[in-house]
Amino acid sequence: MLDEPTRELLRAERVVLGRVRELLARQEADAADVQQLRQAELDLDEPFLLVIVGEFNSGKSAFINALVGATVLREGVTPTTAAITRLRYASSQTERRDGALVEVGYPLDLLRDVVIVDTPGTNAILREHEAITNHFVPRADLVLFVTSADRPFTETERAFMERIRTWGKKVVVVLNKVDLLGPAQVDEQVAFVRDGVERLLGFRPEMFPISARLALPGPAGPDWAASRFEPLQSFITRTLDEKGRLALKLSTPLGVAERIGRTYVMAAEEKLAMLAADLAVIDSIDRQLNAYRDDMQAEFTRRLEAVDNVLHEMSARGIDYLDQTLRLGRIVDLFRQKLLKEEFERIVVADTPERLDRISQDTIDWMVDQDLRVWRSVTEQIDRRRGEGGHAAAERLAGSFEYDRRALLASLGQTARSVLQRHDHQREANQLASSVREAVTRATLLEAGAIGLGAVSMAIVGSAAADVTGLFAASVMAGVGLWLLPRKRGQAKAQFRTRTEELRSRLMTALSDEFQRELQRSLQRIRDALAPYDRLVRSEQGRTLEFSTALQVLLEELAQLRRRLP
Ligand SMILES: Nc1nc2c(ncn2[C@@H]2O[C@H](COP(=O)(O)OP(=O)(O)OP(=O)(O)O)[C@@H](O)[C@H]2O)c(=O)[nH]1
Ligand SMILES: [Mg+2]
Repeated sequence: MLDEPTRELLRAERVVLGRVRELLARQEADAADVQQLRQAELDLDEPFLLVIVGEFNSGKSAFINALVGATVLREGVTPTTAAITRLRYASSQTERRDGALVEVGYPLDLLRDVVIVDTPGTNAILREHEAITNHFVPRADLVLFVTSADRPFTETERAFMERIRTWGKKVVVVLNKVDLLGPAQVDEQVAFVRDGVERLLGFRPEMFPISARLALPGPAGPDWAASRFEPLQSFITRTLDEKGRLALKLSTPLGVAERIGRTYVMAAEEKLAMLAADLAVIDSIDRQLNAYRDDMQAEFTRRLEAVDNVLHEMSARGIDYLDQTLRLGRIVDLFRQKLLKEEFERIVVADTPERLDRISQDTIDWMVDQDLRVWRSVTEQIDRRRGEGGHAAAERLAGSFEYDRRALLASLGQTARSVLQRHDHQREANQLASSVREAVTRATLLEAGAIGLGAVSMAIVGSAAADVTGLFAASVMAGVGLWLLPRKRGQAKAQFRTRTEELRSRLMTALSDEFQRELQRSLQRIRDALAPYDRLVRSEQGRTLEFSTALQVLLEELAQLRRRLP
């Protein structure tokens, strides 16, 4: 019976609804939301649902009885209607329970096209009534909101109506029990409710002041005029003609999908904000690591210069010493290597080993401290971020992500803290010292086992001096012309210079390499600890952006469908 454009609209609607549902299902959305979308699709094949809501005792059941013209539903001053009650056409009056629903049949023409739904009242002490009604509201094609003239438009009614509106429903307000008011008061109350709704909820509702009680006996009854039921009745017939019903029916699932979709767009936005804050922490740690690296390098260069100076000074003293020693006047001493060695150590070597050892030890302590300092700062930032967690809206979207994120943050915090707890300055400094020593030993081709950096250096310088003085002595022994001695001295000094220079450069390279390796190791350890968190946050950011974009495209399609409604 539908015309072609309407059929096409219906098809398009089903497609978009299906896509929204699938998108949410893929995102591990709340199962209740997915189910609600499914229900909205199914309800497209169901008869029109005119749903009557309102606080308990406002006269919802009485209103339906008046509309039907017979007491088919129970009324009462206490919370009366306990289950969703569907009133539909039947050739004779029937009533049966169908699971949680009550099905009432009645021979009334209107019911051939419209199912009238009576709901349990809200705001009763029976909270489950409210829950039942809230759950059913999304399925309504048109909502009649019944408020009672003896307490019109309460705060809880405002809140309830606002919730109904978020589902994109058309809401019509029925002000019942006007028989309790004088004629002037009725207009006053109508204005009061209408203004209140407009001011607080931003829409101007259709409003019908009625008395269900006076209307019950029907148009032939004595109080029909006083019941003011006629306008409402004709409004219902007019609005619910075939075209009107279709338009409302098609709009219902759009409202459901829009409402759920908007919730998830908001959740996605909150989640993205949370991920951005996560990334900000990661970036801040990263910047800090870079600054740490630069500081360390600058400081190390300074310390290396100090080593260089010490070696320079010693080398200069060595040249001086050779100048003084490689002379004919001391020719006898040249054959007393033991004496020369002692002299060399006293004059040339002097306190060089201690100075080198001190610099080396200071540097090692400093590096170990810096590494610890960075870990401490990383730990603090991670702990702070963990403390900031717990985004309710994001959790709606979180699925397993929020769990993974928390788990990763926790294990990252754990790693960082255990680095701090297990930290043993002495042990780490010793380890580092021994690896520096090994590197230097390797670089200077000495046997391992020398005690400190200074001692290693001295072993080399000492042997250079011994070689040089030894050679000089050998020349003398070999009867080289005495006039050649100054030249031999020059050669010996040059040789000494070359050897110490070589030592110096090897030592510097070894120290520098060892330092770079150590710094890299320290940085890498932190980066490795951060990596899984970093990866998770980035991939989740991509996924969430994709989801949110797809969802917004679908929301736009829903809006377009809405514009095409008849
Ligand atoms: N004075 C007056 N009383 C009415 C009118 N309509 C209903 N009542 C009475 O108000 C009481 C509540 O009516 P119900 O129809 O049971 O109200 P309800 O909204 O269905 O209540 P619940 O099912 O509990 O949510 C009953 O005692 C009715 O007789 C009316 O127009 N005027
Ligand atoms: Mg009732």
